Amino acid sequence: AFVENLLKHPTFLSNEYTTKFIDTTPELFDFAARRDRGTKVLTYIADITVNGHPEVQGRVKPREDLALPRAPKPKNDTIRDGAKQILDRDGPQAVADWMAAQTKVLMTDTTMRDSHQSLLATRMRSIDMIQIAENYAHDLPQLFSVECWGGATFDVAYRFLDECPWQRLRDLRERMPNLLTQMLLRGSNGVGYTNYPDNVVQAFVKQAAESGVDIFRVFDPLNWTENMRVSMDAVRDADKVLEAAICYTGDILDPNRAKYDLKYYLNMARELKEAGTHILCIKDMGGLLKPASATVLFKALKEEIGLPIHFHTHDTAGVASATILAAADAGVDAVDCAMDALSGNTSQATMGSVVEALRHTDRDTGLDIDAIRKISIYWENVREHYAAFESAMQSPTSEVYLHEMPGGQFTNLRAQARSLGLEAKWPEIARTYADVNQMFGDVIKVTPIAKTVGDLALMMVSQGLTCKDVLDPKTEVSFPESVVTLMKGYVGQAPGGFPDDIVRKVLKDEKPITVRPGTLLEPEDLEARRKELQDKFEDEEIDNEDLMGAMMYPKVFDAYMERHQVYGPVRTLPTKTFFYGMEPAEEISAEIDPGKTLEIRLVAVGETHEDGEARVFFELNGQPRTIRVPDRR
Ligand code: BTN
Ligand code: 3PY
Ligand code: ZN
Repeated sequence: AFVENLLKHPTFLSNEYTTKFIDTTPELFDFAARRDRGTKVLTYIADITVNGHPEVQGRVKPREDLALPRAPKPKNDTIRDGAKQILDRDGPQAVADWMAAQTKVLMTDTTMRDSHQSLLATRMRSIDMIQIAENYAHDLPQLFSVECWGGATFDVAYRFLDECPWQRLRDLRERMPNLLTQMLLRGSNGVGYTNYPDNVVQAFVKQAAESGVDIFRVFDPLNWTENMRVSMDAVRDADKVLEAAICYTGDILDPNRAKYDLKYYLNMARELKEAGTHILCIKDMGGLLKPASATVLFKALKEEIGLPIHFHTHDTAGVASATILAAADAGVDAVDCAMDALSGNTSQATMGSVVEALRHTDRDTGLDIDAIRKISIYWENVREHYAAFESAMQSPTSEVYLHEMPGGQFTNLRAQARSLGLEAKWPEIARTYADVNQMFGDVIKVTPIAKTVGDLALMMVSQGLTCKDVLDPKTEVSFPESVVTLMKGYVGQAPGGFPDDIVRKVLKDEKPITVRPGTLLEPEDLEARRKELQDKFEDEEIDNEDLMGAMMYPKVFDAYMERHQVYGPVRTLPTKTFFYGMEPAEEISAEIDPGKTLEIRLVAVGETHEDGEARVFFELNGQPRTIRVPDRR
């Protein structure tokens, strides 16, 4: 009856059946929700097979003969205890003490978070991570941690991948019982782009800890310790490892960038220690820290702060491993690398190479290079399935020292410029980005401020404006919303405020706020919000995870739930099927529940009838099934 009702619906027949259609015709879920999960998944496959997935339309396709990713059998039969056992047995301070006592350089693998965020527009699906997680647990028990959550992965999971980020976390946690999981938390911005009320940030951290995050790397885009305290305290309250980060920018050896000198970093490090962090992170999201500066910075931090130090950087300029080796020499405790196949360029340095570079030194990581190679071969295959999301970047580039864009933004902004027809003007955009940075008073380019700088730079180049024009009181400028928000102080307070001329130009007579934005936000009535969601989605039980998803991204969460009710557990499909549907005679399996596997065979795609519906013929566990979907081609 559902399919009948759905397909006869006038909007459906008018070929305007989109996510939005589902959005505005809620009566459809009543039918959709009653269908079984197998039928829902078949409907998804039929739809994608007939109409294609909007996210890969017009993009490069993976090669035809590409095999599905399959994890190799782990080398070790058993799972040896790792750092996770220290946390569970003795608590977060014990992890920090253990860390500081190691001779070896500890290693964090970023493949499941930052590396695909930086290389593949964050599009990696959970199934590709979950399948290899056991290999990490069996064969790389010496890893310090696996960064696999937070940053941009949270909203991309809901928004583009039709999957629940919390489920990803629980699935990974379960398969790596000896390894610490790590997330990137944007302080008061949670995993979003704007400050949330304190009680939302607190509830989010509590839930993330319960669902499986062990180490919270917390940063603030203005390096404003004051705006980090709520989230830092919440991590400590949850008894998890707190790793407060200092975002690195400029160059401590450059006398012209005196704002970000060694003293600046040492001061902030002291503040973060005072605020109770277990570990200190130097977060170099642009990959700007150079080897000689690293020597100076890490020596000073080790001597003067007395906290274990974790170094995060990007290989955009191609020197990340040199900087990591300098940091290792200077006594850094842990470093971030990505598995070889997903390393380099805007991603992290190459793990296998760093491991080998340190081999037979007193800082040998102790990691099994053969295991790294085997796991990397798996990732190589996974990566090929995401060909549609590869950037055009062919090589490292020293241009990053000009614009200082973070790894996740660089390729993104370039693609955005291309889509606006501004590809040829890229050098001008890079230059303007640097100029906007100075006009803002030399800010830190990291989420969300990096985007703000990019928004204005793109606007200026497309309208032919210079900074002088922008600041000229006689020129009328319509600023991007993100610039207004920043100048109002809603992201937080820059040390000494933003420069007067730009603030006055953007805000006219309005005055910026001078307090922590969170103090102006009313606490969220979480139980009231839960009830609203429960009423809206009565067939699903709204738990704390869902509630937190909705708090971070209300619209994205609703749209996800609506699609989820129609299409079911599509996260269990192979990535090839998820983006490209199936070929006639192709067979796949999808484990939709533990132990419940669907064997799906596409028999044929039938004709599209006058009613605008295509018939798609399947066998589901050997039984013939016909699914009708609107043909929107
Ligand atoms: C998004 O744009 O939010 C993600 C794309 C997923 C939309 C799915 S794809 C198959 C089906 N057809 C649509 O028009 N929407 C859904
Ligand atoms: C994020 O906020 O997602 C980042 O990766 C910042 O570097
Ligand atoms: Zn990063």
